[in-house]
Amino acid sequence: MAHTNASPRTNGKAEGGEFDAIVVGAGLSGVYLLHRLRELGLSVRVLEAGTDVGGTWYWNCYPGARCDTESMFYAYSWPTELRQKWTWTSRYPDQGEIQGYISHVTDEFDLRKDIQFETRVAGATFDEAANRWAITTEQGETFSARFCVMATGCITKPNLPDWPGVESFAGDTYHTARWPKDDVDFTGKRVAVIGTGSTGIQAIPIIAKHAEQLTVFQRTPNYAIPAWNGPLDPEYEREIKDNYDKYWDMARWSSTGLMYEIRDRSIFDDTDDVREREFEDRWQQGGFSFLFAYKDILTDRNANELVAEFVRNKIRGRVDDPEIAELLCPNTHPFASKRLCVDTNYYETYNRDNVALVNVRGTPIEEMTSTGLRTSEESYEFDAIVFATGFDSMTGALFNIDISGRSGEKLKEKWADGPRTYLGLGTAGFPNLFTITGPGSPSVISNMMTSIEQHVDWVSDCIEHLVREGMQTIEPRVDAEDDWVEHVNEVANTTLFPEADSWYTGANVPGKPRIFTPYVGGVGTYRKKCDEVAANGYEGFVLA
Ligand code: N01
Repeated sequence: MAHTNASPRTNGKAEGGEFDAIVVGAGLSGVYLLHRLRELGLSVRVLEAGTDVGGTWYWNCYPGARCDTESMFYAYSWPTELRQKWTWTSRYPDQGEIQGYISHVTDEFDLRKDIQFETRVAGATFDEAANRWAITTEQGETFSARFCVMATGCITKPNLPDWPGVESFAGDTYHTARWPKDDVDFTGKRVAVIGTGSTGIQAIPIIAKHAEQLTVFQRTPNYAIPAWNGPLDPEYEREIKDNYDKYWDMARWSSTGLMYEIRDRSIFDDTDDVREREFEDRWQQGGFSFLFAYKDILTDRNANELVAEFVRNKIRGRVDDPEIAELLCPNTHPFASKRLCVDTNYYETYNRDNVALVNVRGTPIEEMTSTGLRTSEESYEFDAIVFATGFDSMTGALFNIDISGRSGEKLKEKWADGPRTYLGLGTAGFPNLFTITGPGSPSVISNMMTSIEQHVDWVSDCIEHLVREGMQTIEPRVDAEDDWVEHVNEVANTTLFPEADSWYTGANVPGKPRIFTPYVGGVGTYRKKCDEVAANGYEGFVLA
């Protein structure tokens, strides 16, 4: 793994200080934001809990971690020389390679000196008299800044089941989003993996190769399309690099932030034969290309079912034991209404002698014991348990910080019934607080790279505008925020996304309000709206 040595904290002791801007998080967003804000001549400090840059990619270094967006689409567009120089090794980059890329950019632009590692932000309070944010850390520092940008990521806070007996288990436990940096050796061990989302589906085939016995606990089977990963085709790479601006522009104005578009064709316009050939073609292309085959896959239940059954039949063809195959066939939610998974040998892994599948949908895991796990039906013994149980996404990282706005209003209280933002960029009553890829923006439903760049550019331009115009604060108007929240819900309700109990809706975390938070109106449409808002003097915001 290409893992750059971390810079130490800036001075090793609690210090804090005054800055124009504090950025929380040194992932892909925080790194680019630092570059942009420094270019504006602002003093900036990035506060990062980890020991290195990378954010989501820093923490999620579990076996098999790999991006499900193709490498040529998963890079910044801004260092023009670098995008020509940088060469990805495979069609889908693995965690180590992405981590290496982010580190490289950080070093190339000498950004590390303004990033303070091993610093976890605990609170952010707006001081109305001074129009400044006071940002406190778990290490005891206090920073003061005019602007506070939460580049805290969408899938940051691990979701851990609250079963009794967690402490009593004598073996090793791991959450995939907190994987140790040192190698974990499962050789000769009886290992359990809980969870079959994108993470579990990537980790299970790798762990199966090393463990003596692997038992997978599945609550909901998922749809996975093969990645057909392999070395990056040099001709394809050349084509993209020679026409980078053209492709990147396509991505910016597309519906998903990728460099191709959903076909403007209904699934019902084709005969069964033609449709089957189209599905087969997409299957052979692999990955998300499947989603682009017909425009009604995610809006029409009957259209969706045709794809779903095609994928189920593929699963049946990949798994030897028909009973196991049926257990792996998703039937509780529409195709791709949970994040579509991209796999390498996932289903074939269940053909191995050392792999077992336990369906816990009707018979949930009830407790951890000193030797393993107990479901409502049976007890199991393990040497190690891996939690691939996902995240308290979208709001989890923000709620980990005690954020108070005007009149001491707490963000957590304001959002108790679900997040409320204007464009996913900010929330009324919290001046000069920006969120990158926040709830109500395309974020996780799009290519994150495209959406991150768009948000960072918008926020940087906005800050530049405020400074140039001598404005002290900006915050959304309540009516603009209300309208946006309503619009986000309206658009979501024209799709099948809200039907699934997914992390997109918060349904994966007990007690969380069930609301589909990403904006699915399209990356290009959203960009146009943000551009218009800025061009119209930040319409919908109050500038003071
Ligand atoms: O998390 P998930 P993830 N008992 O929430 C199960 C991105 N990502 O880490 O479906 C039993 O999808 C849960 O079951 P259920 C990507 O956006 C990207 O896998 O709730 N099981 C589910 O099976 C992705 O969508 C990449 O019934 C329990 C699993 O745990 C997002 O991260 C790679 C349980 C969690 O699945 C999150 O993926 C990896 C319980 N009590 C991830 N609690 C790439 O770019 C939870 N589960 C490749």
